[in-house]
Amino acid sequence: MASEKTACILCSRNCGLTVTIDNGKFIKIQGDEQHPISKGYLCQKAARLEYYQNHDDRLAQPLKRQSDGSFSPITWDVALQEIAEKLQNMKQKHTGNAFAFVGGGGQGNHWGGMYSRQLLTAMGSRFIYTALAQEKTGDIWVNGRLFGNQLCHTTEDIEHADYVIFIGANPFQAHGIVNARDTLKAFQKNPNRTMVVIDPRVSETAKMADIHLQLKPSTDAYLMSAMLAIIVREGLHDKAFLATHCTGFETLEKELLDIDVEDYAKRADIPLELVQKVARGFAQAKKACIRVDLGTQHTLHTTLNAYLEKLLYLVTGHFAQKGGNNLHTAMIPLVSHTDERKKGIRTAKHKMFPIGGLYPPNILPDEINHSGDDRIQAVWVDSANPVLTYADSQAYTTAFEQLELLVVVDVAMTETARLAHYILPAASQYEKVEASGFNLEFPENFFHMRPPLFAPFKEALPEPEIYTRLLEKMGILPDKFPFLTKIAAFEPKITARLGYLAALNNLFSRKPNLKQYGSSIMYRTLGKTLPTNMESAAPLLGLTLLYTHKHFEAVQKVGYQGSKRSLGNTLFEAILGNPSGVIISKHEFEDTWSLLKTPDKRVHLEIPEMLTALRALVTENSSNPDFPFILIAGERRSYNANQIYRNSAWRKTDPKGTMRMHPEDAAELSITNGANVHCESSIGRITVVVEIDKSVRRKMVTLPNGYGSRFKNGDAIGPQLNMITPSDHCEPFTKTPFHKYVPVKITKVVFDE
Ligand SMILES: Nc1nc2c(c(=O)[nH]1)N[C@H]1C(S)=C(S)[C@@H](COP(=O)(O)OP(=O)(O)OC[C@H]3O[C@@H](n4cnc5c(=O)[nH]c(N)nc54)[C@H](O)[C@@H]3O)O[C@H]1N2
Ligand SMILES: Nc1nc2c(c(=O)[nH]1)N[C@H]1C(S)=C(S)[C@@H](COP(=O)(O)OP(=O)(O)OC[C@H]3O[C@@H](n4cnc5c(=O)[nH]c(N)nc54)[C@H](O)[C@@H]3O)O[C@H]1N2
Ligand code: SF4
Ligand SMILES: [Mo]
Repeated sequence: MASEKTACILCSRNCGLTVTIDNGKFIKIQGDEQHPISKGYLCQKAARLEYYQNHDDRLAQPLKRQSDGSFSPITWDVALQEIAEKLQNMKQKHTGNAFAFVGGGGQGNHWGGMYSRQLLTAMGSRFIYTALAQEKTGDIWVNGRLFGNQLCHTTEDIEHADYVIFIGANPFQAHGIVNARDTLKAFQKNPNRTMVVIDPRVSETAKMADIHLQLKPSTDAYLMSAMLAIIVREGLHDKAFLATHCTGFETLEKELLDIDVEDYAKRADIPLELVQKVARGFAQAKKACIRVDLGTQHTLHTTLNAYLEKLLYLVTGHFAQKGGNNLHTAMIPLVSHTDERKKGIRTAKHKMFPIGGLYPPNILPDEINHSGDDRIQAVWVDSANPVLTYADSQAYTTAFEQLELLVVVDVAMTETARLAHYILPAASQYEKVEASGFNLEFPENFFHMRPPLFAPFKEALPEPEIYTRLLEKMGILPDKFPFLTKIAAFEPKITARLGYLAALNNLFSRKPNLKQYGSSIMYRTLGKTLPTNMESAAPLLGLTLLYTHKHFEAVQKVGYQGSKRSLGNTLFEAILGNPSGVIISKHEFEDTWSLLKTPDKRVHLEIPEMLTALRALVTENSSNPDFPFILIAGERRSYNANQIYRNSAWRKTDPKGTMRMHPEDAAELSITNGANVHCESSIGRITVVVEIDKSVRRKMVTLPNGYGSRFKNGDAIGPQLNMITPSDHCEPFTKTPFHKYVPVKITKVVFDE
């Protein structure tokens, strides 16, 4: 038995864990008090991680599809050789843009992305489709316009706020904020702090709130714009802040003054006095911030919602302050900046542009089915299960069946893997070096790199090894760099590292094409000087170097010593030497302004496209009499965690993933608690079990996210949500699915089917 440090991989918090392991198994799982952010905090889901680590769907060796549809084991060498040849042929025949990369990291595995992104470069393709581009690209796009770059991402200092508004977020279940339940309890206990929740359901978070605005689904844009209108009408905006730090307020103000506040409050179905109370309370609070999540993103007006939410804290000056919303730093850049006006970046069929460098999953089946030669013909899936998790499972299945090549890299035999030509078994997140890129903290940020706890399962390999070998087989990378390897091994280490980096730079300036493959090159060379289980951590040195260059003073403030040249290495060593994670920088709140990327260092409040969208709200009407219920397709509950667990036995409650329905709606349809009903959308229907529950509004039903997997190729357990979510039911601009607004009808199952 051994006690080790690691992290939970089930949500973006990646809480630190202290685990007891024995013989390839987790024996005990506790919170790690040494983790600089979670400090011992945990939720109930982490205790079940053994269900991720060991189960009957784990992939043991590479598999190749045979002509009869069955899979046969093959060696890594043959698999990678065959795939490399097919990729090279495809690139020659159709250009790299026939290739799309899907996924690239889940909730806890971001380190593989440092390596997998090299494949896209090797293919000369720009198409990366990820889950982020079905939830966060509206937010990312607005950030680009307001703050000057799509990499500027905002965070919220809820712990220090005295007024917080949660809009479409249920942190009690979904977490997403620092030690969610403790943070919420601290708010609830303190009479001087106010918690507001805007949610159509009496969520677990709403139950703890001082004020709950139980709005009609998808009316947030009305509610938020009414709040903004009240703020400017009553002169509650922060004039000094706006004058010093923003541009475009005058234009915005005119638009806001035009809003019919009474009408908009009515559309959201919230009493006007309550809207006024929250608008005034928020504007007048000393330290206030807003947290949003899928409730404003998977809904109508995705991008406008992001704009309005940010305006609320900007217009009131709750930005770049303790307890406010802030920008933050990042160790691993998860997105990039893309300007949609740039030429040559659009997809063949939908003419869709990337946001933050990412393309939206909702259009991928069409880009594959497209009749032109420029269609997508090969797809590489890593750390994702699109057949279950992206909108319209049937469209995904049909499209993937058309592909010339589908490769899936996963730890488990998934619904998507079953369609693949090649399945490559990845080591689990506890069998390799891992790191979370979701270190979104400010003013103190942290980084946690976790050493492996177990040897890879049977023939599984960590992604760094998979991608590096593939690039070698493709002839993109030589398999040896003798000079770099030699220089990396010099002693003392610090001299070697500096010499190594100089040599690496030298190599890149002589052969600029190799620069894009820096991760694999560092792995194969510098990696050899690291402890054997940490070799793939090597590219971290490149990241710490960049980070310390950008944030030199803030890194020094933590106590790390070093010059501009050497501090990167100090931080690298500190991260590798602390399996619980470390604080990497300490900023001041006003440093937010230096993270801003607009040339004039001001926030650009006027976004013409958004002002047009704001005006368009007036005439909108979205009800559909054929489908009288609105389904919230994907609620976060106590026992769901995306598709990370496959064996449904991990769930202690809600084994079937019930559909919540208001008692009066159930009575009207003579539906009893526990009954089976059909939930039918415009593209299909699923059978679900009803749970009569007062927490939902009338004419609104909810189903949980993360069910419906077919463990051991058996029957689906719980709702396969995306059988009924149409891919064109999405925001036209970003193509973000309206999962929180799926019109459905509910009918009783008349006979057993
Ligand atoms: N337990 C658990 N936790 C998870 C996950 C999981 O699967 N299970 N998944 C993780 C992931 S990937 C993500 S992205 C996050 C998501 O985290 P959240 O977005 O916080 O979770 P959801 O339950 O999807 O939605 C939040 C709330 O939005 C409300 N809502 C629905 N429609 C509307 C609307 O029109 N307006 C408003 N204002 N609210 C609305 C819902 O009632 C719900 O309470 O959770 C993460 N954490
Ligand atoms: N209808 C509806 N659909 C939704 C949602 C919703 O609310 N409603 N939520 C959406 C959201 S917000 C998200 S983020 C997505 C999430 O959906 P996906 O992006 O598909 O991610 P996960 O469900 O986390 O699936 C992760 C996959 O990674 C595999 N995996 C785990 N560890 C490793 C590893 O170390 N290496 C590799 N290579 N693979 C690994 C798992 O076995 C699993 O197959 O789902 C989306 N789908
Ligand atoms: S699921 Fe999220 S909040 Fe819960 S223990 Fe894991 S990382 Fe922490
Ligand atoms: Mo997500």
